[in-house]
Amino acid sequence: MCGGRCFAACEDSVGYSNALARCNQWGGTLASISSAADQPCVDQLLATVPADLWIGYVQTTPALAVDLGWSWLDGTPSTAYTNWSVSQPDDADGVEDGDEQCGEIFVVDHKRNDLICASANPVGMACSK
Ligand SMILES: [Ca+2]
Ligand SMILES: [Ca+2]
Repeated sequence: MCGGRCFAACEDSVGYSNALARCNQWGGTLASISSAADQPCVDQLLATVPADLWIGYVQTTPALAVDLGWSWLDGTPSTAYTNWSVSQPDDADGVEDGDEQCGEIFVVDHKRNDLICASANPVGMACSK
């Protein structure tokens, strides 16, 4: 338990939708990191895995600027706590045209990146319930 929620990391190199399905099978969803208080919970997860994890963050309105239109899957507001990695989000090339609409968290700095949803680069997913 952390912050009243149960967190788990699962290692599996699948795309975003499959990662979400794995969390749903566990009875949870992809984890939100919607406040600074949530960050230590995810920091603990990242210490247990070798690389990046999908999180419950999606750009539902890609017509906006690269750093706008993002939502947490659990419905908490996305603007209260921003923790993008340096030069992120960039929608792959700095031009917002829907290239990268799913969120991951980097193991190197524990900060967020926007990524193509079908990417197999994240080694797993951060789930919470
Ligand atoms: Ca782009
Ligand atoms: Ca990116």
